[in-house]
Amino acid sequence: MYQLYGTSGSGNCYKVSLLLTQLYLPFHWHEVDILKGESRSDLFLKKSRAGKVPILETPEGEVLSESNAILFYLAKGSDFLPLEPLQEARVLQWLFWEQYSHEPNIAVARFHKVWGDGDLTPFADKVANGYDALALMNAHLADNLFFVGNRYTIADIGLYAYTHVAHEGGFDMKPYKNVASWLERVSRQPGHIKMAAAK
Ligand SMILES: N[C@@H](CCC(=O)N[C@@H](CS)C(=O)NCC(=O)O)C(=O)O
Repeated sequence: MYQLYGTSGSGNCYKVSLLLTQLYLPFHWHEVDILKGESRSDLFLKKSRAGKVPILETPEGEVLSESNAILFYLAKGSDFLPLEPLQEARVLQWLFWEQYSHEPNIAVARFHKVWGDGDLTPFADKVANGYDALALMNAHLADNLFFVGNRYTIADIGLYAYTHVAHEGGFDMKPYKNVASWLERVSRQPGHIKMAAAK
């Protein structure tokens, strides 16, 4: 069985549990309290030197980190990843974009809003870049039902993880109507699960 080490409330961890569930792959969730430094314990660092969740341990005992690399690994050969090379590369294009231009802004603003003192003044650049990311997604979704090939792929899973909770980071989602419709479409996919609330 797959072993998933993750933190409830983390979008990076949620995206992996969502895909495992939609692939009907049984897994065991190991809760890691990152606020107590559990991802930096000797035991955890032995599994992954980066000291970050999520990590996935395969039934063969191999360990994989980086949420979007895990999505890619699990989705290979399934309906969640196109076979055609250009389409596959477009999925990667969105997943890399998520980690560089979306998550570091929206997830970080949300972290400081929810788990910090709530004052985002020192994070104005994160907020501005987060709005830029939402605007770009909204523009793409004006002509597309999903991010790649008009079908649900791991590009959608990767982007859904922190977009659907962006409001918790103080982002006003009202102007992003196409994003709202896409969030709704993603939440209606077979086997969809909600993100577990932070413990
Ligand atoms: N690029 C990584 C980011 C992983 C990451 O930043 N994880 C956070 C939780 S969302 C974490 O483990 N933080 C605890 C720490 O850095 O000690 C991924 O996509 O998996």
